[in-house]
Amino acid sequence: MTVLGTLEELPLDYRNALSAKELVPLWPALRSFLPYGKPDRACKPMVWHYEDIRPLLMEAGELTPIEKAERRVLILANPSLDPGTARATPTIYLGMQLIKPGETAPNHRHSPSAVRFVVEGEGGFTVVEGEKLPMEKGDLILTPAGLWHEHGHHGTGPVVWLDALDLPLVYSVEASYCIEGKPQHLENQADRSQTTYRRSGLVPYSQLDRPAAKYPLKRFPWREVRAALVDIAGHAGRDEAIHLAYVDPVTGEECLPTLGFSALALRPGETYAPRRRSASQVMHVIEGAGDAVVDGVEMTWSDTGTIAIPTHADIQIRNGSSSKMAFLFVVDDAPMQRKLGFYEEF
Ligand code: 1HN
Repeated sequence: MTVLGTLEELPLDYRNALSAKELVPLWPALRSFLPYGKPDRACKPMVWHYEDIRPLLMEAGELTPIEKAERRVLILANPSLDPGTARATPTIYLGMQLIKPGETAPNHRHSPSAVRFVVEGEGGFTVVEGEKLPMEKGDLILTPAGLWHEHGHHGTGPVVWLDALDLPLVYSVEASYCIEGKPQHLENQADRSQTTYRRSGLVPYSQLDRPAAKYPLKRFPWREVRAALVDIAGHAGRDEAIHLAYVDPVTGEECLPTLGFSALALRPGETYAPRRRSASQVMHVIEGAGDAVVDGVEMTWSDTGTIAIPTHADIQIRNGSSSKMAFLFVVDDAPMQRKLGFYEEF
């Protein structure tokens, strides 16, 4: 192990000469940039309980009209990361968004990519590039970088969803911005991507000769994801994780370039203890309750709560029910890490 020279060892004159020319010696800081074996992580594990968020979000609905908010959102800001930077993990932004009956969140597009994961309520919808996507509880809706999107609500009662964005990543490279637009002209075929790519293994015949547009599937209905997880659980071995990735149905690859999405089912009493990996992630509880230990931090979780998990974390998540399955929605930054060539599992 190399013993590195410190700043204090350097003559004051030399340090001042460096500062005067905006130069910094690497060696005193090298180990903090490159710690041995495992990164130093500011991000700490964290759980948000929906019963804490919900009343405050509803109060925001009374305090702030949609016209003054554009997006009525409470950010899930992990206190271990600077709250001003709006991060649940180093790369993942999370917010809980409320839309009330009759409201619209106006059309815009931006350089960060976003997804919506519906938490409660009926009658909400998102329009993406003219395609009107219904939002039912547990549905995953993609609004990738650069695509026009706006939200509306023609039901009764509040509609709430979890927004997950790669905003911290895009913002940190100083590339985050948005453009406002007029309301979109609706296509006459609502939810077209979902009907076109209704089943995995089936694509429109014409696509064999013509490449599909980017982001062919924009809504993943929870009803179908849940049924698939339950089917697999009926066959899988006891030590096999029930874990499905949301992918682009044409390429089979992750559906967004930066963030990855997956759904995890825990059988009654099951403990999920995956290998340590380099990705940071968040887990949002769709159904069920239990407890978890993340990097030694003990926590409990229940319906529509959300857990932030640092990179390289040791994870154990236990379904507390002895009779019911639990379901979790997972967001991670593994797609970005794979592309940059440093994704690892240990
Ligand atoms: C955004 O576009 C939405 O479209 C929600 O609903 C939250 C947070 C930061 C930047 C853009 C939306 C957002 C956002």
